[in-house]
Amino acid sequence: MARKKIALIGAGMIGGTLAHIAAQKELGDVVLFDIAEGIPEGKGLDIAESSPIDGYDSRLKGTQDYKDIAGADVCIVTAGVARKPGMSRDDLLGINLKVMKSVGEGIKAHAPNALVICITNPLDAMVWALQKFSGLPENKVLGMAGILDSARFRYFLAEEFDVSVESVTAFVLGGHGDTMVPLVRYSTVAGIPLPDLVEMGWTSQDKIDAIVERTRKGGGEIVGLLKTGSAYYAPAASAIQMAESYIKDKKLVVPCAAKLSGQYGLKDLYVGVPIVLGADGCERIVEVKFNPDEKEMFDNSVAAVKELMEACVKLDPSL
Ligand code: TXD
Repeated sequence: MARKKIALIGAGMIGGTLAHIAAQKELGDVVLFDIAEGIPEGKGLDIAESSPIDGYDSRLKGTQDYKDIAGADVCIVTAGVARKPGMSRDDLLGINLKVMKSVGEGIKAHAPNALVICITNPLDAMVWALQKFSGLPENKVLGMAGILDSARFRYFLAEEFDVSVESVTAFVLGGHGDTMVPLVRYSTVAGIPLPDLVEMGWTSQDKIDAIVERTRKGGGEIVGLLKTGSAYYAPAASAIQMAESYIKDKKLVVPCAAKLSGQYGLKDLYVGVPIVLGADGCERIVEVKFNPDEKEMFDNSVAAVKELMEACVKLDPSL
């Protein structure tokens, strides 16, 4: 069986980390694409030179030519810019929207059968635009945010309870931003929901509220510490989990930004919801039952995503 091919569009901090993990896991051969000359080549070569030590056989190639992503099985998109001081959200949106257009066209021309995982911010609007620009099927274009936000929530909960991170499950849904929706009722330690753990005296409601708030601001916490950029280890690990579930047809149930077509009473927009992720990409969208408070939070989050989508349409009426 020939090796799979993983194309990474954007070879910055997340792109380089993705390349390293994908190669170490032997998910396939890796192509790093970036407009910055030398960066993808340098990172690819550096990682390849670690392969004899770690004992993995993945080929890595850096490129500025979309032809090199031909036939990719998975494309993970991190291309774009992050917000810098003095830049408005609209400036960021304008630049990254143009990047999504060129990336979408590149993927459409050279890797139309790939699963596409978008990471670029503002995530929900960018993955929506990327699906339109690429014209790839909706089930094959997904956004990564929910796995990361849920992993942060799980990590903070595992710390609070002093239990293995593996025993903690959690769902964070909605848009990737301040309005994200950590679902306390559906988050558990070995199947025991958080509200029951509060009753059992394992923790207090105040502590859970503080963890929810820390989760919502998890991205900002890392930016505040790093100062020169945003998180990259955990975002890369999250996208790799998505790629692996697709390649191995594992059918993991994970929160991803997926295109809704009537689920949750919504259509034609991407937002974070639990999905079954297998060989057909998004094989099923899980419709979780919300209580009134959760519904209100989800609606707020959807409103924030719609605002960004409208800003995109203003900038590019072809959408
Ligand atoms: O949960 C999530 N979705 C996120 C999203 C979590 C963390 C960070 N998130 C966003 O990912 C972040 O706000 C950025 O929009 C992306 C990528 O983050 P990264 O830290 O990897 O950014 P870098 O290091 O700036 O890398 C971006 C690369 C850089 O090398 C540019 O030269 C390249 O993108 N770039 C391009 N590549 C290809 N094609 C075009 N047009 C292009 N423009 C820039």
